Amino acid sequence: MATWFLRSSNNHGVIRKLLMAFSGKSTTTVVRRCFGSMEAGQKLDPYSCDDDYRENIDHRNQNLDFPGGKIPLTSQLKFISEASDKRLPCYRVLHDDGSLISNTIHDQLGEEVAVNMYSAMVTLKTMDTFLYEAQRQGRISFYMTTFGEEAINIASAAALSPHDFVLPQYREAGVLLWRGFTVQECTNQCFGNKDDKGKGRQMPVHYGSNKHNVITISSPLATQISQAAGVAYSLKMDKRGACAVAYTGEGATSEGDFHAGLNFAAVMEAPVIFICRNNGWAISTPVHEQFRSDGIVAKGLGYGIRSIRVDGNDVIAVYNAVRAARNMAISEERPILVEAMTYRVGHHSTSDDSTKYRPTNEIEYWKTARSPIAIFRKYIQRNGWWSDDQESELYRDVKKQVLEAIKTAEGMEKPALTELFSDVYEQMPPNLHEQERSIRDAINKYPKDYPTDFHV
Ligand SMILES: Cc1ncc(C[n+]2csc(CCOP(=O)(O)OP(=O)(O)O)c2C)c(N)n1
Ligand SMILES: [Mg+2]
Repeated sequence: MATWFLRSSNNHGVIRKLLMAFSGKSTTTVVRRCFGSMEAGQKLDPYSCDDDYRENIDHRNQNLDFPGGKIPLTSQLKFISEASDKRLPCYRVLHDDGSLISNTIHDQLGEEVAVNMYSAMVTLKTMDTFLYEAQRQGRISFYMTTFGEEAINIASAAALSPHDFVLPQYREAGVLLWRGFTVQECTNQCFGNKDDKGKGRQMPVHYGSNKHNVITISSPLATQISQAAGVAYSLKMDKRGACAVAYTGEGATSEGDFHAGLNFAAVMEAPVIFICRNNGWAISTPVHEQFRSDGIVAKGLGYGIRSIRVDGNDVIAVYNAVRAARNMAISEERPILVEAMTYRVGHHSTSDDSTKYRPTNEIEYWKTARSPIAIFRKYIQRNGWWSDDQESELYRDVKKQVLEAIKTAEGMEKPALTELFSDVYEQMPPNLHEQERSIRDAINKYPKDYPTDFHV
């Protein structure tokens, strides 16, 4: 596969290229050895180095045995460059017109899976469209769309096994849909009705499903990253033959949990895939105000984690990269970092107006020319797997499904008030009893301010 893996195997050529990319030159004082604790790292030859670098090493005492391994010495006072002239490349398979890039070797998806992936992307987009509108109409309190990131959602989910544990950030509803969590279940959660598995206690879009091995989303950013390292370690200890997958936005990588999680996973050799959706924005913060590295992929080397950058709007590229990442994570017991380059086409959430901080023509470009759904439609149509009639039928069916789900979810009663206080303590502590009493008093005093289907 024509991928750019930052190998910690014995492929010195790739490592050399990477180090050159970091330093900007071939002469470097970079210590090229991986952590001694990594099995793959131990295969590296600590003595090998670039020829021009060799000229500067101290021949009387070539290597010093520091804790962690032998390190070549140099008489050159030289710092590793903070940036390179060239950015790390991005793996892709499809041109934006849906044709295959000629020299790419990739696994054939097959008609059935390709059509299923396309249908799932359209379902996700349609669900987002109507639930977003439902929030605008005051029928639900909050919503977040995945517009522009449908390929990362669906293609990564399709590349995983249902036994892998998913720890999402919040813009990954498509992963749940792919696993069989229905539009109705998503809608019940957003309306917080009595069929919502979270019993109406979470904000909308904070999905989770025990049945589908998806850990419930938590609002504080990046908590899922270090948790995923722990989940993966436990899967490895139990020899489950599965991996953990943490999704994160590029903004969340500025949290300490990202760094702790990656380091922990590398050292513990935990089978976890960190999928970073680099969509350019963390609410109104653009990437150049978020970090000074070459995106997120460059950070993998710092932790001894094999990494790849992929075009997140190319379904096949995401699918191939995550599939390969999964194989390596499980068979070699190691974490893998995937940076999927994309763009957040929608507003951050219903609490945001992104036209206040970014040009509308930029949004329009990504919404149309680089739409992952449009690109993939062209691909399946080129293969003779999709027609205009099938397209109209799909949109008609999915719209009906979503509108019916909204009607059902809205008509359903809310969970009983007691559920607000259950499931945390085996025996409810006095302060929660007090809170329950006070909310009952408030509802009895101001009944008009509370929904009539709310069971006191
Ligand atoms: C610890 C923490 N800090 C700040 C926030 C507020 N917040 C919510 S989403 C968000 C932006 C995250 O951006 P990114 O990780 O790039 O994800 P994206 O929304 O682009 O998918 C911020 C700052 C939070 N929820 N948690
Ligand atoms: Mg972002």
